[in-house]
Amino acid sequence: MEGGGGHSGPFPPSPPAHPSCDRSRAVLTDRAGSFGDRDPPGGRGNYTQNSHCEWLVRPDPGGRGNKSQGFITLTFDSFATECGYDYVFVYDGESSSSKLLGSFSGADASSAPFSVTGRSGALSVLFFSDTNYALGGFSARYQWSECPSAGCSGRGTCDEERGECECQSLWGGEDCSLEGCPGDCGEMKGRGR
Ligand SMILES: [Ca+2]
Repeated sequence: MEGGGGHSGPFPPSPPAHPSCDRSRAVLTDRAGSFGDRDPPGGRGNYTQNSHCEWLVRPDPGGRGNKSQGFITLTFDSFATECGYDYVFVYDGESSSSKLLGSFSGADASSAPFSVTGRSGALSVLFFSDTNYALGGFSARYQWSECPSAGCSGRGTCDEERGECECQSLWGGEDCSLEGCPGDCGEMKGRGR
């Protein structure tokens, strides 16, 4: 702001470093995308203190209008927030009154990447930070699918009509992530089931 006069000292005010997380609410409608506490996601520096940002992920690949369906997998590629004070909440739906899929806080480098999957066809992601101490924040990407896992965990194919994975032999579970015969059917434990 010209002539605002709010700054003292010899240094000019810095430009806003994190335009994507300034009391903002973004709606993402593509089949896949990415976002984070800054724009573009994954940039350097820390998030801003006293942040409150929201992202509504509601892909509409079939042009169905407001009818949400399908599965959305959200993967955090990096994550570092002040543990216990700065949080990311993920809800399976269009608002924070939907089912909470996870609340994340902390800075364990070994924890990323990690994923959550929603079943409602929409995800709401909220990020809050308090007024003290900031860390590197997060970058996340999402993928929409008719099936519980985009690509059915690489072990099956998605029947888009039914919205179900058809798993290769020896793999099961709704996303083909379960080995049907682990450890050669319990070689160590006797017979398999
Ligand atoms: Ca903080």
